[in-house]
Amino acid sequence: MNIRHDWNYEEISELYDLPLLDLVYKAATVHREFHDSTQVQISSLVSIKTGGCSEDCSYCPQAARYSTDVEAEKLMQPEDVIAQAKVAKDGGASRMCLGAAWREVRDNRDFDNVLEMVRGINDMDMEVCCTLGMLNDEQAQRLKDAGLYAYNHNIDTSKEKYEEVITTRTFEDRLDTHKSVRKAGVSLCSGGIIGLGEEKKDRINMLITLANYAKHPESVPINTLVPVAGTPLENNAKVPSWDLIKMVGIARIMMPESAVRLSAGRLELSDEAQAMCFMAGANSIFAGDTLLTTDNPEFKSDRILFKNLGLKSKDPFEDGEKPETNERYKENSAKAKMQAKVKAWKEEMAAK
Ligand code: SAM
Ligand code: DTB
Ligand code: SF4
Repeated sequence: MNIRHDWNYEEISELYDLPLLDLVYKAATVHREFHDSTQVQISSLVSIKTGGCSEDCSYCPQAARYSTDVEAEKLMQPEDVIAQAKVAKDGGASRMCLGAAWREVRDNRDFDNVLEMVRGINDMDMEVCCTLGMLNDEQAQRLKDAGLYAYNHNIDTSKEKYEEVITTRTFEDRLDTHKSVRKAGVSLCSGGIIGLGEEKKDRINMLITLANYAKHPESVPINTLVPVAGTPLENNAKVPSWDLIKMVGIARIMMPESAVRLSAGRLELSDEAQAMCFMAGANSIFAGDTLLTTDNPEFKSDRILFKNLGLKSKDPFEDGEKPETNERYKENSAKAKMQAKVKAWKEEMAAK
C-alpha cells in the first residue's frame, strides 16, 4: 500500500459507514504492514505553565475566562521539569511532552527557560515534544537548536467547525504554526478532539486536512473531550467508545506511517475498548496519572494492560534521529536578552 495525500470526502465517508469490525480489520491490516503491532510509544506530559491562558478554547479548563478549579501558576523551573522527565523515563516513557497554557511563544526569559528544559531532557536521551501555542519560524528554529524532537499543535476539529469552538485565533493560524515547525525540520504532532458537538463531516474533514499534507504529521493524537466543570462544554454528551475506535481506524488507514495516539479521555475507556483501539491501529499513549490538569490512568494499570495484551514500550529515537543540540541556541538567548535591554533603554529615553 502506498502513502496517499489526496484523500477525498466520499471515500472516507464510505470507511466511516463500514460495519465497525470490517473497518477495524482493514485498519489492523494496514497497521501490521507498517508497524510492529506489539510496540506502543509512551509519552509523558508535564504542564510546565498551568492556567491563566488568554484564549477561549471552549473545551479547555486552562482558559482564564472560565471559572474552573485550575489555578494559574508561573512557569516551572527547568530542574523540576528535568527531574519529572527522569521519573517518566524510569516508568518506560520514551517521550516527554511539555505543555504551556500560552496563546503563543514570546521571546522572553520564560522561553529561554523552556529551551533549557528541552536541552536537559534531550541530553537524557528522551524525545522532547513541546506544545506552547503558536510560534514563528525563528522560535521553531531556536527550539530545534536546543534539541526539540517534536512540536504538538492540534487542529482540534474541521475548518468549518473551528470558529464555534475557538474565536480568539483562526484555523489558518494553526496551519501557519505547522509551517514553521516543518521549516525547522521538527517532527509534527497534530490531531484533534471528538465530543465537541461535531458531526461526521467535521471528523472526516479534520482527518482530511492532516492526511492531505504533503508530509503526514508523524504523530496524530485523538483526544476524547474531558468535560470540565466551568467550561462551556462541561455538559456535552459522552462520546461512545465506538466512535473513538472508528476515528483511530480511519486515521490509521489514511496515515499508515504515523503514530496514532490515544490521548485525553482514556480514563473513561474500559480495557477492552482500549484493546479495540490498539487493534484499530493506535500505537501511542500518554502515560502517567495526570495529563495537563485532568486525570489519566496510573502507570500501574497501564503496565497490567500492556502485559495482558502482550504490548511493549518503544525505545526513543526508533523513528527519527536524536536532534543534536546546537550552541547557537545559547547565542540566540544572549541576543534576545540584549535586544530586550536596548528596547527598555529606548523606552526609558523616550519617556524622559
Ligand atoms: N496552549 C497550547 C495550545 O493550545 O496549543 C498547548 C496546550 S493545549 C492544552 C493542548 C491540547 O490539549 C489542545 O489543543 C486540545 O486538543 C487538548 N485539550 C485541552 N483541553 C482538553 C479537554 N478538556 N479534553 C480533551 N482535550 C483537551
Ligand atoms: C494532546 O493532543 N493532548 C494532550 C497533549 N496533546 C498536550 C493534552 C490533553 C489535555 C487534556 C486536558 C487537561 O488535562 O488539561
Ligand atoms: Fe490556552 Fe491551549 Fe487551553 Fe486554548 S487549549 S485555552 S490555547 S491552554
